[in-house]
Amino acid sequence: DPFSSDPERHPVLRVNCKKPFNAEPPPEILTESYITPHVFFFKRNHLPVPQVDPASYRLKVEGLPGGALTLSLEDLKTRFPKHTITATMQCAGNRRSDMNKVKQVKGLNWGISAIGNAKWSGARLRDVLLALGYGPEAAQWARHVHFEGLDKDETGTAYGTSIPINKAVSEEGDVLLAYEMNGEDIPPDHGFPVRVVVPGVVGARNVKWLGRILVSAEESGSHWQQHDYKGFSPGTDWNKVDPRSAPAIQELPVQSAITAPADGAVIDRGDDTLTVKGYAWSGGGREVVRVDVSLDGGRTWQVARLRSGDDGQPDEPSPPPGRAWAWKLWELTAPLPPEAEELEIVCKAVDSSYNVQPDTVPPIWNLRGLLSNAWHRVKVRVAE
Ligand code: MTE
Ligand code: MO
Repeated sequence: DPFSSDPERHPVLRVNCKKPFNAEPPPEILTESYITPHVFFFKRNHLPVPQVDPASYRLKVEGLPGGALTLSLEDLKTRFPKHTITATMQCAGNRRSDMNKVKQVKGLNWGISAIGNAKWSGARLRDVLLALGYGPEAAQWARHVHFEGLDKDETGTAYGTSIPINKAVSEEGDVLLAYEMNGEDIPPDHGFPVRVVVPGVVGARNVKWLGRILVSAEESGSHWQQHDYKGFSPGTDWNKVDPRSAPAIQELPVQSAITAPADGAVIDRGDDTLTVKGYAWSGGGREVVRVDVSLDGGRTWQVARLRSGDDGQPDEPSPPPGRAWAWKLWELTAPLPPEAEELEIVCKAVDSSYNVQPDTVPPIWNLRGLLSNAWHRVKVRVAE
């Protein structure tokens, strides 16, 4: 069994698939802390978790003028400044279950918790590429940076993807070769000893157990870059889908969801007020500037309070424009509407480009169930 050496996982996780291991935390746990503890951070593995010995670990870097180079973990930690960012990571399939309710799609049936927020520390990819010879000459032809994991399928093919060169070398891109998550060694499920963190970009490009980096004129030819993680029209079905017709997903669109109360919860009529909680985030470093909440299915709206720190603690300092990599947690306490027997609670976020979420799923439905970011709705009952 290639999965026999997979790590232990927290029993509270909701498992979507055991082998490979894919799981998410219960929604209400997700917004209990601004920084997601690694045990509750969603796990999305395509293959068995590779066991990597940190002492013999080598990262290959290829495609630069100096030819192929290798870096040890020690090199990464000592030769380059340590940089820390707080960044939210979201799987392209987060909230896929909402698409399944409209019409069956292919993929793991994620709820709303295939997302997490962590503090990542490591060497900047930019610093490593520059130190190894990236410069004006390479900039003439280089367009993409490929990443390959040490996890391999039965045919020996490693998980791999790529990102555009601009994101990789920009001073504002904050792409990390991370060796710490929340101040500790990256746990095995999240890429020990080194993973790429590409803030603002879909989870799929944040390659774990990083084994190889390649600077290239071409995009990665991998299955995950060319055939998966792309968006299509609601009218496209499996008979006529042409993967070449769509670009690979990189920056994600604006997203928000309600983590409490849970769908189907029963609220006590005797409570004067109702508290609604959730998260909101947007890709590309766009900051969430507002979250609107409705208790009546979208007829009337109230503005939620946003925070970027733990409840009762000071917020993290505001990020520079275009570098808002971390989510906002939000909360609204409002009078319980009198006489209502059922409430349809809805949330929607607005980002710094004034992008908004679509109100319903059908216009964004797609056969893989990706980019599911319609207004999130939960129904609760009010009882005596
Ligand atoms: N990297 C490798 N090497 N193998 C993988 O299966 N899954 C990707 C990405 N990086 C994956 C990977 C996907 S689709 C996502 S959403 C994120 O890792 C999930 O990261 P996490 O498990 O740390 O939450
Ligand atoms: Mo993903």
